[in-house]
Amino acid sequence: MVESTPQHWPSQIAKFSTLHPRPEGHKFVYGTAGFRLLGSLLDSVVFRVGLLAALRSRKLDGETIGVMITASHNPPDDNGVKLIDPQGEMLEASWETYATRFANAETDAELANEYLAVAEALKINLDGPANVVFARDTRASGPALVAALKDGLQAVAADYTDYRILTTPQLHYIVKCINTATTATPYGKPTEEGYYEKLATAFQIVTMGKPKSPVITVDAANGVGGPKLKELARYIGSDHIDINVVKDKIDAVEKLNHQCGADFVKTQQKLPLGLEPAPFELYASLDGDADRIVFYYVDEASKFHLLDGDKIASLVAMFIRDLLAVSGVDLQVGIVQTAYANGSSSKYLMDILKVPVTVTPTGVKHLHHAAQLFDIGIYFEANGHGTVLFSNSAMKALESFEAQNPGQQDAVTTLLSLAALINQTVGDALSDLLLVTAILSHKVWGPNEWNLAYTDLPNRLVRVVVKDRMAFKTEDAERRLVEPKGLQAQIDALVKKYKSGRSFVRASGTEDAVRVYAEAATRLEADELAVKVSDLLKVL
Ligand code: 16G
Ligand code: MG
Repeated sequence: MVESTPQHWPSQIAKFSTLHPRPEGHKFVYGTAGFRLLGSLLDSVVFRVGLLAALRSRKLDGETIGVMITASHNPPDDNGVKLIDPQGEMLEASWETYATRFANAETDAELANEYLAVAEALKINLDGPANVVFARDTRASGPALVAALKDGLQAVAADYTDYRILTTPQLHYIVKCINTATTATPYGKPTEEGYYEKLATAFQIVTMGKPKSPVITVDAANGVGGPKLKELARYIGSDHIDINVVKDKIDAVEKLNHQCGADFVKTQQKLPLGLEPAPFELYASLDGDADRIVFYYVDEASKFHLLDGDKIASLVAMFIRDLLAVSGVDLQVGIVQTAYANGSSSKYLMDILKVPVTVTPTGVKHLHHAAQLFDIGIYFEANGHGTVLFSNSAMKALESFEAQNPGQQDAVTTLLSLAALINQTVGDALSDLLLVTAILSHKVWGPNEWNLAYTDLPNRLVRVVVKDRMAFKTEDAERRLVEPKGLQAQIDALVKKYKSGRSFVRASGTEDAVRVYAEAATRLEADELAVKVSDLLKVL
């Protein structure tokens, strides 16, 4: 029997918590991607996230909070959990601390006390309603973690809906739909079907009268994106789009992200295993929860060309800038990148397209918030996570614009449909796939024409295991090290020796290592610079 009145919850939390014992000696941290580690270690964490999600909802007068269980591009045995705020955004940063505190409470009683302490400190009315929705990806550890989550929600009498298996961006979409349902600007139908319908309709409008793009082959990383993309393509219809999904073995759980998927292709800078591409045809890879996408193709000499998040941002920026110019609507477009953006992309965006570029630290929440400062904010990480945000005032300006001629009207209609096509909550591989396809069909471009905008500087990313990654502190959007003292000066001295050289070091937010990024005018030099900077870390 579960008690629904707050005075019973401390004992109820403690009681349920005995079913989800905390593994000894483990320190959990809610990081850039929520909690993420071996699925077998996550049971207590997910139970406690259930408690926190309910508390967050009560703090926000019963607005619906999302909980996504996924470890994205990580190996199949990992899993993770993260919270989604009411507008479909990442959890507010100040709550990450509470998440970490809950996860690390030593005993069942301490956990119950933490719960009361946070509720009191934030003056949360525990008698109020709590609403939570959740979903998971295709990992084998998912169902058991969902059971733990439900226990957490039941312990504090939260109402919940299980959306079963979804991509991460689909759950973000649903959270926003639920919380905007009764407002003047409802985001959409809060169902998986509603998501497909919204994107399919928008895609059909954006591409109306344009030639259908040639087939795109999509590597779904053997993850949740595979079946969902097929479903989306069915809603759009084969008259409008031709998508060939490969690496779609979601039942072969050990194949998830294995030598395929967006992270593999981006970091290895090569094709997924076993893919034999036809020259100049477009290919794409999703990650394990379908919030990242990268594109690529091979030329007549079978040379591999990557079209990553920077290339997507550039294509989208060019397209939107041109539409705005045709429409005559006066809106400010801005780009947000991280230090990982290829130097050539930033130069192209600033010097050729003449759009302002902001650089933020790594992690979606940073980019997202910076993009919200523009009328139309385009943010992409080089790894393929990104989206385009249309501000409320931009939407009003577009909706109320009185076109003087059919050209202007067309441009405004396309811009408005883009706002519906592009997931406004978070980077979404499926939505981004449609966005890129639509732009290529407008331009009648293949991947080669798209790639011509600028040439990437050769670059190398190296993962270095160090004694204490927390010793690495950065400034200037992670582009410079403040600590360990003296290291930045050594990096600067090395970089100076290379033409178009650039390098930076930062601690990973998702694994116990630091990352070294280097780019330079030639492949050889980029590799050499990366090795030399990495060597500096080894002597620490
Ligand atoms: C997480 C971030 C991603 C970032 C990556 C960096 C979210 C939702 N995801 O996956 O944006 O690029 O971490 O990983 O914020 P790193 O800190 O290990 O380099
Ligand atoms: Mg992901």
